[in-house]
Amino acid sequence: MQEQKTPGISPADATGIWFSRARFGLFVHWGHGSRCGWELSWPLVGGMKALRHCQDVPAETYHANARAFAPHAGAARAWIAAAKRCGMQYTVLTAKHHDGFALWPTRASDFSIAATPYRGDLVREFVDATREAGLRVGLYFSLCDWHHPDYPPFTDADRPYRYGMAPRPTEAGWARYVEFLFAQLRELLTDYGRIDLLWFDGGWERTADAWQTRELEAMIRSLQPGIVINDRLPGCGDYDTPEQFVPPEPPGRAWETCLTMNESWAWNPDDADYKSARALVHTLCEVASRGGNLLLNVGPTGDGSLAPEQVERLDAIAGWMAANGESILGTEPALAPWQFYGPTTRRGTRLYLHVLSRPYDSVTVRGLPIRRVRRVIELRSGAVLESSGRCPVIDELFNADPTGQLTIRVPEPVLDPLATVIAVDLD
Ligand code: H79
Repeated sequence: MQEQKTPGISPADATGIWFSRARFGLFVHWGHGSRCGWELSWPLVGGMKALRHCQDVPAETYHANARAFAPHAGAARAWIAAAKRCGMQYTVLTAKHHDGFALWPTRASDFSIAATPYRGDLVREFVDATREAGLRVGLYFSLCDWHHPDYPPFTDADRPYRYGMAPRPTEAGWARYVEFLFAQLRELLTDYGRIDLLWFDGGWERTADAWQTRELEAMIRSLQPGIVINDRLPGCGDYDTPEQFVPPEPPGRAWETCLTMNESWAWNPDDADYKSARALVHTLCEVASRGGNLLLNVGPTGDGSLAPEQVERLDAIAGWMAANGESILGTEPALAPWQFYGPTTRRGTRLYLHVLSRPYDSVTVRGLPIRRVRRVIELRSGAVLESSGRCPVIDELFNADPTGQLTIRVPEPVLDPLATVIAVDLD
């Protein structure tokens, strides 16, 4: 591996600690089908119930579309710039999805960007742009491959797609496929400098033994000692990946919610079911308050540009983060649910309250050392908010450091249209 200088990242961080505090990242779902507004991979197996706007495209037609993929060079730069403005700390690109099409010119097969009019290396552009922005870089890689001759490929005769009913390989074919799988990962982990994260998917189609996940993980960690691996390499991995869902309780180890802006992963002009920027910010607050990360997805169009609906949301989030990002990035979960009606985070002695519903006059925080409250402000404006503490009279009289409740006045004008953050400084 070539020596790599990564701006903004200290070597002491190389253990994955960065991930447990990152809080916000950008997921990018992109493939040759993006030119047609197709969901990634699922159209070729006839769609999937959880993807309401997914098309149905015959397998041959789907794969043939690869030859027409001709994005603009350097498209990744704009996505990464937007990620940076949003305060995102890492990025993940679909280097290869279930459809088997590689966004880098893999030497292990001829089914890649090298066989298109583009001929460049979209993985390299992505990795380089991410690193130049000082962010951590991750690659999404699906273990399954609905195109590879030895997998073997999914054909229209195999429809409908059902769990456990994937076409079975021959023994010799499977041995070749596993070799191919190792070869592709070796390329990604050798040719692009430091890779901070691997985001596996598709593992459900075979067993951990069939994938040889132990051997695969050993190879990965020997090539990239600091790498973080998600939980979708069966039997391995460092963190949980609830998809399209925020768990009500933290799962007990590092975790990340991956979330689409609408109901599709790849660009789909017919899917107008977008969440509002406000809803996305609220989800970010909820995730941060439970110690997780939000991996927010964009689906660039075929030429690599982002659709206005997606840019609008990223811009709004960036605006909110510019003023309130300190309540999210690098924070820890703070209060128990009974203490405040909303998500909370903390950094040192500063507590952040995320006000996600409009208060009547005030909000209340319970179980605080009320005499140690030094200052309460609305974070965006810095406006000082009036507050008063209350505790049992007996403590008021005889306890020098009583625990009680703090009621904070929240006048209408300080409310942020997306989410109001109140910072409480304690001595
Ligand atoms: O890339 C996006 C999706 O295309 C991909 N993950 C995100 C990040 C994804 N692939 N599959 N899934 C999500 C969910 C798969 C669900 C099912 Fe099954 C596969 C339903 C039936 C087969 C796995 C096996 C879950 C239940 C049985």
